[in-house]
Amino acid sequence: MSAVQISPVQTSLFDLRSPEDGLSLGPLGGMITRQVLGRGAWVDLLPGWLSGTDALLDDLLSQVPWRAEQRQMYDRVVEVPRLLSFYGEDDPLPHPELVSAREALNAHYRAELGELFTTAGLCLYRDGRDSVAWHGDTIGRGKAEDTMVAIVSLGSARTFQLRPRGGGATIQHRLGHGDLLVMGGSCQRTWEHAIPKTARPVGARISVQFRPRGVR
Ligand SMILES: O=C(O)CCC(=O)C(=O)O
Repeated sequence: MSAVQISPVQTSLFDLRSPEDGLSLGPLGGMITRQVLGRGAWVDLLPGWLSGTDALLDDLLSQVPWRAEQRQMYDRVVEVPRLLSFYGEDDPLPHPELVSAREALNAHYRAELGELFTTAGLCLYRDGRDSVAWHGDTIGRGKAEDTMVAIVSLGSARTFQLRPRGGGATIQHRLGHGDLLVMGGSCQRTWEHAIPKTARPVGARISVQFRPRGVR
């Protein structure tokens, strides 16, 4: 599926660079704030890591082979409320700027992660009706091992929620255009995350999730 009907995108007020400036990745070292969640989990945050990203967003919206998925819910098959595209470790990424982002993440996190981010999962939230329900990325090694999932958010701002598995207070971060959020440590198996639906009028958001091999 490539012709995607979406709402207009409100990009970040911070994204005021001229198109000639192109995309830039800010430095990671010394700029990231780590929030320790407990139970061995943490999240790193860097608002506005990517700037000049309007062209990247437009390119991804129009060029990525977005596809709809269905899933079984009790006795019914329902549409997954977002569009998806997955790039395995041998697949070329759909945009050179994503290659640069992955390289920068690998340069910064490789020593701590002990391996490389290799795959990229892309989600397109067309408007506020699209969402992802509470889950951890536990298909694969995230079920039993500490790992990292690095998310670059593009387009309209959405709320990213985290809660401890089994109960506890929900915390949330508003992810805007160009923001970076990295979940690390035990986060995938001891915490859950979600993007809730919203009744507010929001445009399209793309989430790019970089993961190591064998983590889904
Ligand atoms: O949209 C996001 O930032 C999160 C996506 C996500 O949790 C997932 O696809 O597993």
